[in-house]
Amino acid sequence: MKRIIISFLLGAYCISGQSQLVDIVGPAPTAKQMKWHEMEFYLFMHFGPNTFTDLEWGKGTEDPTVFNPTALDCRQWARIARDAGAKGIIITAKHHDGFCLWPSRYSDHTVRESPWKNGKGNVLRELAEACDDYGVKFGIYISPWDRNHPDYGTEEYNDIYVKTMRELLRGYGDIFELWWDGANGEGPNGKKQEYDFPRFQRTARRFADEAVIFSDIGPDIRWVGNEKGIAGTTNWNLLDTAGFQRGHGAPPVDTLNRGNVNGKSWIPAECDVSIRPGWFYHPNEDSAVKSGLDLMKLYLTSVGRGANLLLNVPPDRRGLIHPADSASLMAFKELRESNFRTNLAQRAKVTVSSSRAGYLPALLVDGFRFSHWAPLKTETSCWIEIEMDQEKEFNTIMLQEYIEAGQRIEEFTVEVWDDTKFVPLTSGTTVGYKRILQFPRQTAGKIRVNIVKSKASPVIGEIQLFNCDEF
Ligand code: FUL
Repeated sequence: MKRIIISFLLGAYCISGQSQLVDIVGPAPTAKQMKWHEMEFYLFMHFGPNTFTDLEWGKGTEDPTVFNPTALDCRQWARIARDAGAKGIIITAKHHDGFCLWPSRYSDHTVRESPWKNGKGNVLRELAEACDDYGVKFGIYISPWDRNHPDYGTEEYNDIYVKTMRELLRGYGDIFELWWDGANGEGPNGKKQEYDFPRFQRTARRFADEAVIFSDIGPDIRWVGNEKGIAGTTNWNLLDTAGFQRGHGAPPVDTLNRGNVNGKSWIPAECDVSIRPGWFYHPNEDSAVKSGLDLMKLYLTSVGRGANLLLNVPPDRRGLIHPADSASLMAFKELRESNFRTNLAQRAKVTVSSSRAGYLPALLVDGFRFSHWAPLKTETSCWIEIEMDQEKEFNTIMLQEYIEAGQRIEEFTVEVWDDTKFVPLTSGTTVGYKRILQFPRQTAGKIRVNIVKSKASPVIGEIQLFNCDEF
């Protein structure tokens, strides 16, 4: 019944004035970038010879027979991802050591040369199928740096990389994200490679146009500038890439961390971070797995700052996710659910400084980001008062812009009603897809959000209030 009512309301909403999109200001996300924003959290998996040799960067000279997981089960990986609320898995199809987790025609350093399943196995096939079965999206990391391939360091290698991409992008169903690592070291001949990224990009678009491409500078998703899971408190989805390159020629890390306020392209940040100290599995790190609480803190510094969280959970030597890692993932899921279960502002009374025709203030507290409100077009500052039916205890606010119309908010403050007047509670700069702020616990019935500065009149999808643990 609830579903029917929601569909009816959404239908009514779509045929109302809001079906005409608000004007777009500045660069805006493409449809596939929007789908990516909505994913928020997904897993990274580093797996390969390094898992067995205890290395982080294999040399490429490892004997492929070291790769021999005893109980590999990609269904376990996908099931754990799904149960943890992760929306996808990105696997290191090929890391810097050049070893391919599928029997590539363009390499002789692959699972085919390993004893696993008598050389007949294919990790990518198993994982793509498992992801499909569990409703988890599938993504691939293909390291351009290859310390094994004999052609590395010559123009032929660019052909090899293109063919390798084609093989992967055509053979395993839809790919949600293609991950290009910035590392570029020497190959087996001691030579470095001049990567033909324009050609690589054309290949990716041709064979997997549904995929967003990640690298230091996009084109679709950018590196956040650190491997700690921390986006800038100011985080623009915009970036200027002219004159910059991947790897050594990348923009300064603080630019990647914060983006450019007037950047020419929509290239949002992704926070890649590992649940363990290393990217690959090392038995001596079993006791150093981040706890559910640690992951919750990372969630607030990544997703809570408008970026996505790509959390690395490396399978172990059996080819399974270690119980310490899955326990943390489940604790993380439980913390997210219990803390964000009750939105205290849901269907509260909303009063605003002005509304654009057809944009109802109630849409700010209806539980949907997509339905949005905007003040008069001329107003680049405005206020929103949210009055609950009674005094409540709360310490966390969540704001979301309707970024389909561009990212606009530059500065906001939040105030709380102390029975006689509004007093300052917290403040922030950018909002973007999602901004979560914690503050000392309050007991009050009313708050006010002031949009102090905005590049154009703000378009806001949702404001929610919670009474969370302190993270
Ligand atoms: C880095 C790589 O060098 C690491 O090995 C790892 O894959 C990390 C995600 O990216 O650039």
